[in-house]
Amino acid sequence: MAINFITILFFLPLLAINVNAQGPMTYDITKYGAKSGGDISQALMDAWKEACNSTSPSTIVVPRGTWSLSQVKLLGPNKAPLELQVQGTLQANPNPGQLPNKEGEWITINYVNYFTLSGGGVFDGQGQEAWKQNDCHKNRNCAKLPMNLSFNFVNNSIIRDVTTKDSKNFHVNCISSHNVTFLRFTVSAPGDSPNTDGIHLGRDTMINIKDSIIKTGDDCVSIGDESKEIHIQNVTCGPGHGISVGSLGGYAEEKDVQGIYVTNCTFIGTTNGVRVKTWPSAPATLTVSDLHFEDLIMDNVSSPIIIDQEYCPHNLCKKDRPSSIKITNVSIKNVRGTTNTAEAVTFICSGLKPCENVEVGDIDLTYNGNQGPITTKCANVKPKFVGKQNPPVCATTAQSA
Ligand SMILES: *[C@@H]1O[C@H](CO)[C@@H](O)[C@H](O)[C@H]1NC(C)=O
Ligand SMILES: *[C@@H]1O[C@H](CO)[C@@H](O)[C@H](O)[C@H]1NC(C)=O
Ligand SMILES: *[C@@H]1O[C@H](CO)[C@@H](O)[C@H](O)[C@H]1NC(C)=O
Ligand SMILES: *[C@@H]1O[C@H](CO)[C@@H](O)[C@H](O)[C@H]1NC(C)=O
Ligand SMILES: *[C@@H]1O[C@H](CO)[C@@H](O)[C@H](O)[C@H]1NC(C)=O
Ligand SMILES: *[C@@H]1O[C@H](CO)[C@@H](O)[C@H](O)[C@H]1NC(C)=O
Ligand SMILES: *[C@@H]1O[C@H](CO)[C@@H](O)[C@H](O)[C@H]1NC(C)=O
Ligand SMILES: CC(=O)N[C@H]1CO[C@H](CO)[C@@H](O)[C@@H]1O
Repeated sequence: MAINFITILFFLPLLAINVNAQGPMTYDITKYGAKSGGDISQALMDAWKEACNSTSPSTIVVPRGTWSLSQVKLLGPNKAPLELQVQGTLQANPNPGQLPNKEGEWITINYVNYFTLSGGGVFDGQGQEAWKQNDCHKNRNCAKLPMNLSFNFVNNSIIRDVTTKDSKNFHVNCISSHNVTFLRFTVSAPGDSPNTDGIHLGRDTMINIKDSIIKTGDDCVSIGDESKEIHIQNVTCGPGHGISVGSLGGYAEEKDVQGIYVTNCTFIGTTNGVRVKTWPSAPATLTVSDLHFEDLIMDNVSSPIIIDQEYCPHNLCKKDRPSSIKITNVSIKNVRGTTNTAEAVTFICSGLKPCENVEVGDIDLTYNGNQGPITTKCANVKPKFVGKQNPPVCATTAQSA
């Protein structure tokens, strides 16, 4: 008996802890006043606030159905792992002028750790009206349209099984984040929608984009400065402008890009496959190193492989000085498929800082048009060749413009 009594005394405090500790918590936005037909922004923010305060793992649920959402800024910190399960469709106001805070994005998620976005739902930016007003591709002082989803200062997080569609501007902006995985992520917008980059990264480390499908009107993935350890694997891109590092060089304070791995990706009808673009006559002097583009399939792509250090669309820049950005330690291997322009591989490196340590091999590209033979164009680069090359890369040296 005495032993039992002591045993009970010993375990009592543990029992008390167990009773007080909450189990996994679920916060359904309909319990916070969300009604279909109304704007659910406030309900979502209220549920978010409580979930962030939870000391045990919690899940916020946006149930099936179509919900209007004018704008939300969802800020951490969260005290325990937090999941936002969007099962339904969230619709933005189609009019870009209707955003309550015109400076903000549509949905902003900042300062979270161990966050998961999931649920199979759709973020519908309803960008059709906004695109008609967008002239940013011709006018650098254009009115900025809201981006779709903005993840900033996000750590150890997963964004999976959701779709972002018809954003008015970039679909996803992910800045200053660490260890974030986009898995089975879908981006969907028409090939002619302006500035609708799929995922834009910048100042990030350890970002994975895996098993995803990106169809849009601008870059499928664009990688800005200070990005490190970016792995893009098994992504199908197209329509779109391909997977791009850059544009870099616009601002003097830009920092190095290091470790970009694009593997097992397919490009369908895109204007580019893999691309590096830096502005000429630009102030930045960063280094771009460790770019590995391997096991890629090109299906009717205009420029499958392109390094362009004289990037200057619509002549929005000066070309009087070469780029001061150094590109080094690049491998491009096992790239197969078709191109619809004769120039299949382009390396226009800087006359001031030639590309270094570029390795190219097992290229097998076929030109499906009739403007002469398939060619490559090279300036300020001396690649090292491994394996086969069809067409022969840098067989003739181009004149830098
Ligand atoms: C956060 O949770 C604690 C209990 O864990 C509670 O006392 C406090 O009121 C909550 N704060 C908010 C803002 O909900
Ligand atoms: C994310 O990680 C960075 C770098 O380790 C840290 O400074 C920051 O506080 C973290 N943010 C959150 C929300 O955990
Ligand atoms: C990265 O984040 C995932 C998801 O939260 C986590 O499981 C993993 O341990 C993190 N990796 C590192 C190196 O912190
Ligand atoms: C690649 O991604 C697609 C699309 O998400 C998926 O269906 C397929 O299973 C993935 N392949 C591998 C080998 O994981
Ligand atoms: C890439 O794809 C090939 C064949 O499609 C497959 O054998 C290989 O395991 C894949 N590699 C990765 C890292 O997904
Ligand atoms: C290939 O791309 C060109 C230019 O974008 C387009 O006109 C053509 O229809 C495409 N061909 C196929 C077979 O998709
Ligand atoms: C490029 O790779 C070489 C080794 O192959 C290494 O010594 C050098 O530090 C790398 N450069 C950069 C900028 O990463
Ligand atoms: C966050 C964001 O910018 N989303 C866009 C996504 O889609 C809708 C359309 O752009 C816009 O309102 C949102 O602005």
